[in-house]
Amino acid sequence: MHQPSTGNRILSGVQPTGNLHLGNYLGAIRNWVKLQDNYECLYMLADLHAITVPQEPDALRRATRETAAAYIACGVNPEKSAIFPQSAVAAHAELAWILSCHTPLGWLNRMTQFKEKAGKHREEAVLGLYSYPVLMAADVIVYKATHVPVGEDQKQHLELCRDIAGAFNRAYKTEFFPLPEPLILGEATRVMSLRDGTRKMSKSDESDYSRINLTDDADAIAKKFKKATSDSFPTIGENLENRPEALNLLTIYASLKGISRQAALAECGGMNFSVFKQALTDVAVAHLAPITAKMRELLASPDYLDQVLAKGVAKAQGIAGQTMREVKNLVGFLQ
Ligand code: AQP
Repeated sequence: MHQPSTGNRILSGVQPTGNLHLGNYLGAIRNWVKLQDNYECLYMLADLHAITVPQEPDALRRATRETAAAYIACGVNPEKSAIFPQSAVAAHAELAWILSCHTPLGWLNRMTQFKEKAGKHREEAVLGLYSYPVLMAADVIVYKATHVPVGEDQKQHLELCRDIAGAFNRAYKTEFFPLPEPLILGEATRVMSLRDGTRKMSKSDESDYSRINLTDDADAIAKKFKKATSDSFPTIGENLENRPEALNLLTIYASLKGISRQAALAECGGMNFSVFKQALTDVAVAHLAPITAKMRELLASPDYLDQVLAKGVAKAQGIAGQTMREVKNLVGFLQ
């Protein structure tokens, strides 16, 4: 485990755009839980990012509450960490504008996520989807976060965040913003789709069979692993470099059990696909059932969730407000 010195701060978040899945859990949230012991942690519900693609307002509200419940059910402790909707802290959007005035278009043009998401319809893609990484930079540095735990898919955006923080510092001849470090932790830094081992597991994939949701019950988990794309190799463990689906399932197994991929290979390498899928299902159900139950319990206590979020917003606003006063002073705005 990464050992920080005191004074280090974490910011991370997930978009409330649907059910959280195993990729969000193993690539991000599970790591957040461990980091709470050594860092001051702020975990946002990234609703401003969510609206870079169309959202139905009631569904967004519901998903935001569900995502908060999921954070807590996965082990984020609201007594230790701030949990809050990003949109409740106006400083995110305010700083994003200032940073956008220090970000060359060429830097944004290199972002692969925009290219993937906009696809062939680039001209119709909205400005927010394009400038998403500038908002992400603001999310992080408005808290002067030193570390950002993310899955591998966000690495490029984090590098851009460092570049933007550096550009601001240079423009005002200051070292005001620390350059945040990505924390890409664990075995499952990029969990892949169950239907296609070359694409990442994602909330926005049309097929629900591509992912295991944190709300899936034992039957759904069993069905999804059973239907997960397989191949005809006799065992799960051979020739893994050329078998993305087998490698993905083995990585999920290792990560859920908290063991290395090597250890998982030693344990399960000789099994055929169907025997291994049953073992994987058993591990996943045992791991996820308590999380799903806790989520259900939390969602039945809306007052408690509201209190948690209000406390998180107050803490986040306090830190971000102080940063914004100093930023405005550096930039030359009258206050
Ligand atoms: N497949 C994944 N493997 C490991 N980590 C992942 N993360 C997301 N997918 C994986 C990490 O989860 C955090 C939140 O990311 P997000 O809200 O962008 O999640 P998403 O599920 O990818 O959401 P969408 O709406 O479906 O977005 P797109 O379309 O971009 O995939 C981040 O730390 C991320 O690294």
